[in-house]
Amino acid sequence: MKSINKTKEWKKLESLSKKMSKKHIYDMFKEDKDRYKKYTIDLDKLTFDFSKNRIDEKVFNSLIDLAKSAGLQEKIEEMFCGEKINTTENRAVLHTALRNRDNHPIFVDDEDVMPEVNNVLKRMKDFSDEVRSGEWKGHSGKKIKSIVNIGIGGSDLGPVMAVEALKPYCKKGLDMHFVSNIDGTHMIEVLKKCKPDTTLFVVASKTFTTQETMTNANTARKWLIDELGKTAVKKHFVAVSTNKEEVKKFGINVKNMFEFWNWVGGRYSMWSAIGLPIMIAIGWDNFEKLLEGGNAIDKHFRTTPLENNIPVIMGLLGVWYHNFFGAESYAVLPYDQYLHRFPAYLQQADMESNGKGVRFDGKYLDYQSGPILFGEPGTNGQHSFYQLIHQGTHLIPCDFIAPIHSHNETGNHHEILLANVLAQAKALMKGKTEKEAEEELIRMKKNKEDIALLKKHRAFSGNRPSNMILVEKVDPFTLGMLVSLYEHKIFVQGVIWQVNSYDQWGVELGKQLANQILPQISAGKNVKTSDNSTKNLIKKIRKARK
Ligand code: G6Q
Repeated sequence: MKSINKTKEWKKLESLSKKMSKKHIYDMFKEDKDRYKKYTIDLDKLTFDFSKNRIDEKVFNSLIDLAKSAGLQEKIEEMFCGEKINTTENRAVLHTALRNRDNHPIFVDDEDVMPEVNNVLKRMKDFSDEVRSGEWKGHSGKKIKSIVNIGIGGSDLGPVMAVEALKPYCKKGLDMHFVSNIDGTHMIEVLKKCKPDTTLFVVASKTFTTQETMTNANTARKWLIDELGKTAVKKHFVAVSTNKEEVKKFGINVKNMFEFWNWVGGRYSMWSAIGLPIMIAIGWDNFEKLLEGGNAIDKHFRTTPLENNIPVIMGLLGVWYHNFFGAESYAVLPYDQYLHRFPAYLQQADMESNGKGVRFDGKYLDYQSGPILFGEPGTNGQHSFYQLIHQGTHLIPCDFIAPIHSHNETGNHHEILLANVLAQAKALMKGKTEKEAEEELIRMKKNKEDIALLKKHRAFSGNRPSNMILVEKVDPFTLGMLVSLYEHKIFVQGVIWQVNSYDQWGVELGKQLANQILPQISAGKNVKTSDNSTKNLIKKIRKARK
C-alpha cells in the first residue's frame, strides 16, 4: 500500500500550499467576482458556501486529484454496497441502509438487510405510537410521562443531540431524559424528576455489557422495583441492543427489545433502534423526515461528481488545512440554540472515527490524521474562545451553521444572530490591517504612543478559513442532512488518511485498567499497581473513604 503522502498528488499539494501561504482569501474575492458562485453548492434546503477558504482553481483541482488517487469513488461504492470496510472488526458499515428510503436491496453476507431494517422500524413506530398516545400503560395503569434513555457514547450522544435539536417537534407532556455518566449524580438527579409509575426506561446498549449503562440500568431497576415490585419491570423497561441473551438476563422480555446489527457502528447509530427515544419524542412522521434528510445526502454523496460533492469538499478542505498548513483543530459553530449538543455529538463522530495513528496495513502514520474538534453555539462562543480563532497563533478552520428562519422569531433576535454569524466569517477572512487599526485609534483621539502599541494588538491577520452552511430551518429533514453530511465528511478523510474510521480500540485500555483498579478501591484488595502515582492515589482514596 503506497502511503498517501508519497503520491505525486500529495507532493503537488505540498508545493501549492507554499504558494497559497502568500495569498489572502480577501484578495482572491477582489480578483474574482464569481468566487461565491464558483464555490457554493445549493442542495435541497441547504447551502454550502466554501468560498472563504484558502483555495484557488489549481488547489481545488489538485485536492480532487488527491481524492481520486486515494480511490475515493470506489471506496464510496464499497461502503454503500456493504463491503466489510471495517477491516479490524471484519464488519460492513451500513448506517446508510438504515435510511435507504427507496428500499433497494443491500446485502451483507448474501442476505438483504432491508426487510429486517423495515421490520424494526415498523416495531419502533408501533411502540412509539402506543407510548405517545397513552395506549401503553405503566404497571399501575397510568400513561407514561417520562422517558429515560440509559446509554453512553454512541448509544446516547445522537439521541440527546437530536431530541434537543428537534425540541419544537417533541410531544408536549412527555419529558425526555438521558442518563449516560457512571457518576451516580446523573441518575439520581434524573430520578428526582420522575415517578416510577409513569416512567419508561429505554436501556440502549449495542453490547448490553457496557459498565456504565448496566450499572445505571440496575440502579433504575432497583428504584422501580422498590416502589412497584418486580413484575413492574416489563411495563417500564425496554431494550435496544444486538445482544438478546444479555437483554433476557437483565429481565427484559425480548418482545420489548428493538434490535440492530453489528454493521451499525455506535456513533453512526441514531438512525437505528438507538433512535427510539427520538422517535418517541418527535413521532414517526418526523423521524421519517430525519431519515429522508440523511438519505438525500447519501444520494448526493454517492452519485455527484467529486468536484460538486459537498461531503467530499468538506473532507478535502480539512485535509488541506490539517496536512498542509499544520492546523490541528477544527471548530463547528452552530448558530442555533437547538443545536447546542451538535458539536459534542460530532466530537465523538469525528474524533473516535479518525483519531487513529495506524494505517489499514498496520504501518504507523507519518502525517496528521483526525483533528481536535470543538464548538459551542453562537453567539456564546464569540464571547469566549473566538479570541484565539481570530488572533491566536493556531490556524483553526471553522464551519458555521445557521438557519435562515428560527423557530422563535421573537423581536429581531434572529436577525441579530444572522448578522453575527456572517460578521464572524467575514472578520476571520478579512481581518483588519495595522493601518486600519491605526486609523481607528486616530479617530478615537488616542495619543501617539498608545497608537504605536495598540495598533498591533487591535489588528487581525485575517485569511482564516471557514465554511458557511445555511439551512432553511432546523427541522427533521435538515438535521438528517447535517448529520449525514458530517458522517460522510469523516468517511472521506478516513479514506485519504488510509485509516479505519469504524473501529475504536483507543477506548479499550482505560476500560481494562478501570476493571483492575476497581477492586483495589472497593473490595479492599491489596494495592498492586506498577506506578507510584496510581498506587498512592488509590491508598489516599481508600483511607479517606473508610
Ligand atoms: C461508538 C462506540 C461507543 C459505544 C459505547 C456504548 O461508536 O462504539 O461510543 O457506542 O461504548 O456501547 P454500547 O452501545 O455497547 O453500550
